[in-house]
Amino acid sequence: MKRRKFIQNATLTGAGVAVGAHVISCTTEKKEKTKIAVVPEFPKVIATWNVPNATETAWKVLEKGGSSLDAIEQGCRIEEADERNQSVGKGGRPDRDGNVTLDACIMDKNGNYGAVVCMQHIKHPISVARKVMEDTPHVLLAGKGAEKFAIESGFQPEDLLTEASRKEWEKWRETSNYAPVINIENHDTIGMLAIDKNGDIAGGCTTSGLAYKMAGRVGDSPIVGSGLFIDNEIGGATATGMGEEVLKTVGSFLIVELMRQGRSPQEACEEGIKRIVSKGNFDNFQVAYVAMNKSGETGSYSIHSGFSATINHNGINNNKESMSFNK
Ligand code: SD4
Repeated sequence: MKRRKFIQNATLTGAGVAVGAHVISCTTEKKEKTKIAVVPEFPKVIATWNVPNATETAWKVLEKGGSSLDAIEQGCRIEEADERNQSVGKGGRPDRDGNVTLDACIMDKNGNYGAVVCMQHIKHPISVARKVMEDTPHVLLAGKGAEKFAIESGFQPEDLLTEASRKEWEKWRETSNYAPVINIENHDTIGMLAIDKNGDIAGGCTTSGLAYKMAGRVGDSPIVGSGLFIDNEIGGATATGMGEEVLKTVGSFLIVELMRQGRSPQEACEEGIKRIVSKGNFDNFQVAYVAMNKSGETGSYSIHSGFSATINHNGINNNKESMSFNK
């Protein structure tokens, strides 16, 4: 009885029958296709780094039956508003000219995508990215155009350079030595994936990019397929770390495609990292991925130790260090 109910539930939630990343079919002796049930693990949210407030906020949206898209936007906004997080939103470290320029993107269950790159003065790029996705005929707005669109859409311009980040930048200018630091701190770029009660997946990624980057530099985070990719048939992936390396391997798209071919989220993240390290010198930079499949299974992996992902399932935050290539 219990078993029948369990299978029924699995089917009703739309998780169907999953082993690893895939709904599989078994052929019986009569050559009929039979489905095997695995407990769906959703709703659930996973984010890069130790961001319990962000994942808890996203979870609260999911728990009430809200969409994964709303959960992503609300969750990302927490870090964007947190001035102590110097890699995202207000308080982010500036480029080498002292300007805080923000990148963000969002993807929904239908594969719609919106992004802003190199945008100044607006502290919630994730929400502007969503507006680009929903209210414009385009998918990506850059620089002054993105800022103009944001202001016209009702966002308030403000100075994003905080005292703490300005002081650090002034200190940096004494040497002007550009050398991004691995795992620069606990809080970092936030890449977030969520699966809601309907089993629909959305994702977002928001960052101030690498500290003291050249003016105009854009990394992986707002670029579809690199910093983030969602295919609601399969799952999603998002990245943090040295954007140049993620861009060159189109990391998040790669991971989703690997899941499509049958890899678990964990295996797919590991392969994504291997593509980068197989190219040679990876001593001086970090890259990390997190991924989620249609049954809510998650994975995470990084080049170097020190990266952690935060998962919220059933309202409980769990932050633990991910496995890494270079232990
Ligand atoms: C970038 N991937 O702009 C971002 C930065 C980042 O941890 O994730 N830092 O390249």
